[in-house]
Parts: sequence; structure tokens; C-alpha cells
Amino acid sequence: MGYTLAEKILKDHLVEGELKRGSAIAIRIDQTLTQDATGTMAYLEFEAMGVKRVKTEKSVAYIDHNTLQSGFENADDHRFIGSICKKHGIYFSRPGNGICHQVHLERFGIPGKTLIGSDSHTPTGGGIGMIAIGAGGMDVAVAMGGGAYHIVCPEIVKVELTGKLSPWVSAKDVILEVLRILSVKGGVGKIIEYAGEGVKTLSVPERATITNMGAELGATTSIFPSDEITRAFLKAQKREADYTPLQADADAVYDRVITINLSKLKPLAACPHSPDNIKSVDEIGNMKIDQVCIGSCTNSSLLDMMKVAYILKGKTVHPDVSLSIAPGSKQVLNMLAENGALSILIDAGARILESACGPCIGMGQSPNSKGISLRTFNRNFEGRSGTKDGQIYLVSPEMAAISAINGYLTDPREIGDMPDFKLPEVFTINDNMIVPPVAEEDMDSVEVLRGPNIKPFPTSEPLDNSIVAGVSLKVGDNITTDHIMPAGAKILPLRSNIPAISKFCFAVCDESFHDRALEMKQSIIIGGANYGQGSSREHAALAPLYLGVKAVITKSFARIHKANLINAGIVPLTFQNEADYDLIDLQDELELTNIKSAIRENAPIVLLNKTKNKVIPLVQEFSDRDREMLIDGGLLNFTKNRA
Ligand code: MIC
Ligand code: SF4
Repeated sequence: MGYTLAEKILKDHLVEGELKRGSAIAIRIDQTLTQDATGTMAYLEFEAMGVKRVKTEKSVAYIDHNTLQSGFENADDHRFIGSICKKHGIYFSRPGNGICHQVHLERFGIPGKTLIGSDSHTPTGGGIGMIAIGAGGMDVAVAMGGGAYHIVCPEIVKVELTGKLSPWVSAKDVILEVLRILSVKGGVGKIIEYAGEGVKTLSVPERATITNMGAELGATTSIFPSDEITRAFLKAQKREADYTPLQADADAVYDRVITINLSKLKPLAACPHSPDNIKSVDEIGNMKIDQVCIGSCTNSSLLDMMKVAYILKGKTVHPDVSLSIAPGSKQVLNMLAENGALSILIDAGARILESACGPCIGMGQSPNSKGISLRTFNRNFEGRSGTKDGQIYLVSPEMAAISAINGYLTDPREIGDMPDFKLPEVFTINDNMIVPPVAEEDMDSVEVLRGPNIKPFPTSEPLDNSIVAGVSLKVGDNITTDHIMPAGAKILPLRSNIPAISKFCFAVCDESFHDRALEMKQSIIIGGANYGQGSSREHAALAPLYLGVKAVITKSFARIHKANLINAGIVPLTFQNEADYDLIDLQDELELTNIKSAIRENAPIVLLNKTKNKVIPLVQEFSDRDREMLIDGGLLNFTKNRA
């Protein structure tokens, strides 16, 4: 029996466990990446582990999220990360060099290698045949120190692509179609592997758009084969030596096969407020729009920008619309300047932003009240844009550009003939904004620069025998990490200060949560299905930890957030019968009797609702390592105890 592509790479990197779906495995990590919004914490954790130099083949730190710098905080974090990198053997991509996933694909990603990154869109690397996984900062810190990465061996779903995209139908429409089929929780515990004749019609940046937004499926990662198209891309990046051909065996076994005929796809949009709320342009109609934002790690490649420039050429952005464009990297921006496309964008009235996440993470460009904003991004969670009643639609760059001209949502197929957009044979390469670390023998001469906003992370205690605590919050289904720990221009500067950022924890759902949780000293959160979807930010676990949350009980969890809770020493449990969710209310007094021994022995766990006098059976789904971590009180204690 043959192997799927993902299995081949996992097998080559397996250090613990058996490559059997559903069983706990550990894999060796070749590369890591961090970005600045999660990076400061990740490097504080790395420091706490006491490892002198990173042990990976390549570790890169990017500055791309917190680039607004409305106070000293962001700039201090950048300096801190830059100095840590220099000392400990990490490459440092300076602010202005671009969005982590775009730059990593261009300059560092290698087919067949493993990458974990403290950002949920790390699977972008799957576009060139990597196993690239989003993880919490602490897991990335462990990997930098040479530790393995632990996951449950995922099921593998094959998406068989046939046919070829029609003119002006985009790679974005492919992933929106997959989201329509699978939903935002359909990918949990799965790797999505793309195959079939249609793969050969997609360039690397198009593949990367698809694997990037696989994060929105909740998937562990997504991956494309590495083929002649991958070789051509790497060659154009002057990295042909990094190429290896990779594909699944013909007799590989998949858990599910989905077929998508690219020729039949239509332009789609994800409607407010979820990436899986998919409609076709015909269904939505010619809706009037207020704003268009083009960019983000999903759609900011040179190819995307060239299509946008073609559509905007000689036109003017509609008077009622604001159009912003953030090219994904310095390389992209540079090449747009060199080939004249930048001047076309400026001429049309686009507001050119720096190569960074920008509006995607609420760093500026919040729409007007109730404003309708078309964005080429990957997430349209409520409030993420910075405007609570903003109506965000996720679309392709082609649809975004033509709609910006017309002032209403437009089917890009109305543009007419489409030229054959091709990637350049050689990209403009200048890595002058990537600072290499100093040699190991010189590391003592590098001083780590800390700002006053950088506070130590909260530590957790070993698990108590029993937990007796009240319910500090009850929330519904599909709670995102943007609900738990919102981002945006006001809050992101506090990413390295957990006490300060905790004031905003769950503020979107219930502004009184912070004070109530602190007052209760210790508490339990009750959640619905797919709790913690979205970002990898471990702040969504560290803030609740700081506020005394001991356990989170839900109908189900998103993968990265569940791992972050365990890393923080907070116990994630699920209801055996989903209907029991209704038996608990805010402020009820709960008891998890002998939870410690139940976790140690993998014995049944029951929850006693003392207020309602009900006994509720719960489910624990942990690996042996998870159990030990929870008992020790999180990953750092676990690591220290075994050092
Ligand atoms: C996001 O898109 O939500 C982010 C901001 O990139 C996050 C990381 C973070 O919260 O810092 C992610 O996707 O992991
Ligand atoms: Fe940045 Fe947005 Fe991509 Fe997150 S999704 S890494 S905020 S561009």
C-alpha cells in the first residue's frame, strides 16, 4: 500500500509514535518562523528554556503585524526580537520586508521539509510541498530548541482537481469552494492534499493562496505536490538547488476524496461573518460597496498584483470607494516599481500601504459604520476589521479590483478577455532586509534589548487534585481567537504584556468578563462547537490563565487553541452529550472531582454542577504527553521537570 504525499514527509520526520491516523506522533522540525505579534512571547519562552542557539536548519523571525507603531511598544518589541535573533542564531526579516508567509515562500521554503510557525497561516508553505503547520509560540520555542512537534496523526483528505480555471476565476475561488464544502470545522484533524490534472494548471502563488486559507478549514495543514512548476518558481527565486520532486504514490489511501472541476467554478465570496458563508456573485447581486482592501498573506503575490494592475490600468477608483493595496513583500513591491505596475496602481487612486499585514489584522483601514468592505484576505470574523458593524466579504483580487472601479460587487468575468499572466523567469532578489545572526562564538557580545512593556509571561501551577470553580463565561459555537483575545491597532501593542492585554479578553462577547474572572480568582469557561478557531495566538490561552481560568469545557475545540490551552496548563474537556451544554449557566458552581487522577489514568471524568445538582459526563482526549503536561501545569513546567 502506497503513501500519500503528506504521509511520506511525516514518515521521513517521524521521531515518536506510529504513522496511524488518530494516534499521537512527534515529528522533527526543519524550519521555524515567528511573526512579531506572537514572536515576543515565543522568544521570552525560548529564553526561559535556556537554549543558547537554535537547533533547526533555519529559523526566521518576521516583523509584519505590529507595524503601526503608535507608541513605543511595537518598536521596542521589534528591537527585542532583532537582538534575540542576532544572539541565538535566527534570521531576522526587518519591518518593510514583507508578510512572513509570502517572504518565507519566496526565500526560505523547501519542498519536503517541515516548518512550524507561530501563525495559523503557516500552511502557506504547503504551496511548495512542505509540511507547514501553525502552532502556539511555546511549541515553536521548543522546536527552535531542537524539540519535536507533537500532533495527532491527521486523516488525509484528497482534493482532486480536474479541468482549468476559466478566465478571471481565481485560486481564491478554489479555496472558497472547499470552504463551502467542508465548513470552518471540516478540516479539524485533517491534512488536505491536492492532486489531479488540475494541479498542473496552477502556479506556486496560486497553490499558496489555497494552502494558506486551508487554515480557515481548521485543517492541520494543506499540501500540493512539488513538480516542474515548483522547480520553475524556485529557479526564478535563484533557489533551484532546493527543489525535490514529490508526489503521492498512485495507490495511496485517503480518508475522503473530494473532486473539484476547476472549469466549472464561478467567482465566489465569503459573506459576513464567517469564511465558510459562501455565495456566488450572482446570489449576492450588484451590492454597493464602501471599501476594497487588496493584500494579506492570502493574495499579495506578484501575480495577484499584476492582475490587479491590468484591471485598474487607465481607470479611477469609484468616488464612493476607498481602495488600499498592500503588496505582500519587498520583492513584490520592488518588482511592481520596476515594471511600472506600481504607477498604474497609484494613478488609479489606490492607497498604497507598506508590505505588511495591515488592515487584515485591524491595523488601520477600518471601514465606515456598517461599511461594506471587499477584502482579498482570509478572515472576516465580526469586529476583526476594527469596525464592529463592518460587513466584510472575502473575495479574489480580480473581483476586488473590478468592484473598486465600479463601486459595486462585480463578477470579474465581465472584464472580458484575460491575458496569459505568467510568473517572471527571474524574480528581483535582494535579501538586504534579512539580517543573519552572529556566529556562535560572538553571541556573548550581543545585548538583548528589552522595553518597559515587555513583561514576563504568567506561570501556571501543577494541576490540583480537584477543581472547584464557578462559570465565569458561557459562549456559543465557533468562538474565534479574535473573540477570546482580540487584535487590532489598540490591543496588539500589548502582546508582550499579558496583565495589560488581559483587560480585553472576551471583551467582544462580554465586557465584564475580565473583572468577574479576576474577582472569582479561579473559574471555568463553557463553550460550544469549534471553540478557539482562527489564530494561533497563545495569548488566547495565556490571558485566561492569568485571569484564573482552570478548565474550558466545550462541545469541541479547534486544534491549535486546544494545544495552546494544554501548553498553558488549562484543562480542555468536551461534553459527552452535546445537549448537556444546556445544563450549565453563568456563575453556576462546578466541581471536577479527582480530575488529576482521572487525567493521569485516562479514567472517566464527571462534572458536578453543584448549583443545579446535575452530574454531567465529560470526555478527555489527550496524548500521554498531554496528560503529563496538564499534571505538571503546562509545557514550560513539563520541560523544566524533565531537563
Ligand atoms: C491572524 O491572522 O489572526 C494572525 C494575527 O496572523 C494570527 C496570529 C496572531 O494572532 O498574532 C494567526 O493567524 O495565527
Ligand atoms: Fe497577517 Fe492577515 Fe496573514 Fe494573519 S492572516 S498573517 S494578520 S496577513
